[in-house]
Amino acid sequence: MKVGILDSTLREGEQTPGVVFTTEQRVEIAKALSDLGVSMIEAGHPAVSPDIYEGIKRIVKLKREGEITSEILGHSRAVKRDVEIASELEVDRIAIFYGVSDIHLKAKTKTTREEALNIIADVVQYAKAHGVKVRFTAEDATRTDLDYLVKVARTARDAGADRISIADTVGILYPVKTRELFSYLVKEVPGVEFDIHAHNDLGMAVANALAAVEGGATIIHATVNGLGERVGIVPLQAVAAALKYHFNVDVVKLDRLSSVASLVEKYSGITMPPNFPITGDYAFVHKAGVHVAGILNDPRTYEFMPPEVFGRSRDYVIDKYTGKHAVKDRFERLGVKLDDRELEQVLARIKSSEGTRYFRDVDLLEIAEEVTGKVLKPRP
Ligand code: HCA
Ligand code: CU
Repeated sequence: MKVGILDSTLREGEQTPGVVFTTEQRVEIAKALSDLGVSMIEAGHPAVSPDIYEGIKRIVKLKREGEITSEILGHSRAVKRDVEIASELEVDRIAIFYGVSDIHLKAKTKTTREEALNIIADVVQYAKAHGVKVRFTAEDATRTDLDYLVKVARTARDAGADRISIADTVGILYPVKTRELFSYLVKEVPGVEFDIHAHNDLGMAVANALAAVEGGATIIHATVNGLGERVGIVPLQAVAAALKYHFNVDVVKLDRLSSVASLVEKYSGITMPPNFPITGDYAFVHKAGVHVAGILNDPRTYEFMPPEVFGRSRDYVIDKYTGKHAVKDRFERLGVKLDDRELEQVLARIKSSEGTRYFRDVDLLEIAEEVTGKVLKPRP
């Protein structure tokens, strides 16, 4: 299966409310993404601000020096000035977007469908004349009349774009529809490759990305931690894990996802919830007695893949949901030997402490000392 990741943490991700990366941070994140192994890095929209311009310039320099290997993209509106700014930076590819749904044509650009086709052809040709590869983004593609969308894609292709991004700008797709859409476009518009840019407004971005790939898309847009406008787009860590599980493809070095997620968490200031897929604190932490007994016996019972694949380790917490297996295992790890009756008593104490969220090792030792009447010294 041919599929790669375009990481847009530095472009879409920086469109998260409250997120701004400094030039230094932009460069460091780009380097980390390249080391992670993403195929493409959308490094920013250089016409937006001088620091984004400067950051992209430094990223392109690192690319020239061989420090970064991913393809570097600059985002651009369908205006010549943006194209000039991006091409001056000598990015590998310019990504030009234009809203093609009737909603966008009427409310934003105030152009007719016909005029829009001319603008798209014109700007794509203009960029090509600067000797740079072009991706055209059909913004709001998923709310666009399908026949017109095909026209848009053919127009962009004929003007020189070799990739088309189909943007689910407001995140309304669902998987079956997504696969149909991409299969259709691949058939109707030969000679280009397609990207899926899926927003997560309905929580289906990862599923839609996989469905798009089944339909023939070859690049998935993602951001670290799922950052982006509103609720963001496809989270890189989840989609990379899903592609590994279902299709056995490694789109990135999976064991480095956690460190990149932490880096972006730190620089974006967006704190990740513990229940976030793959890199969240609880992604491989178990709780209920039945679950812990299961994983102690064979981790595959409650893990879709071993945490080690993602450079992580498994754990479990102890509270009223705990069963005997967990308590026994925990005391064994602490180097404390309790007989069956003592374990039962400890467990009974745990279950009867209403409202206690966690029993730490020190709490457990204290209970065990009370139950056994002995002073228990854990192994150092
Ligand atoms: C934007 C719009 C965009 C573009 C996607 C793309 C969208 O914020 O500029 O270039 O593939 O969601 O439509 O992010
Ligand atoms: Cu977007």
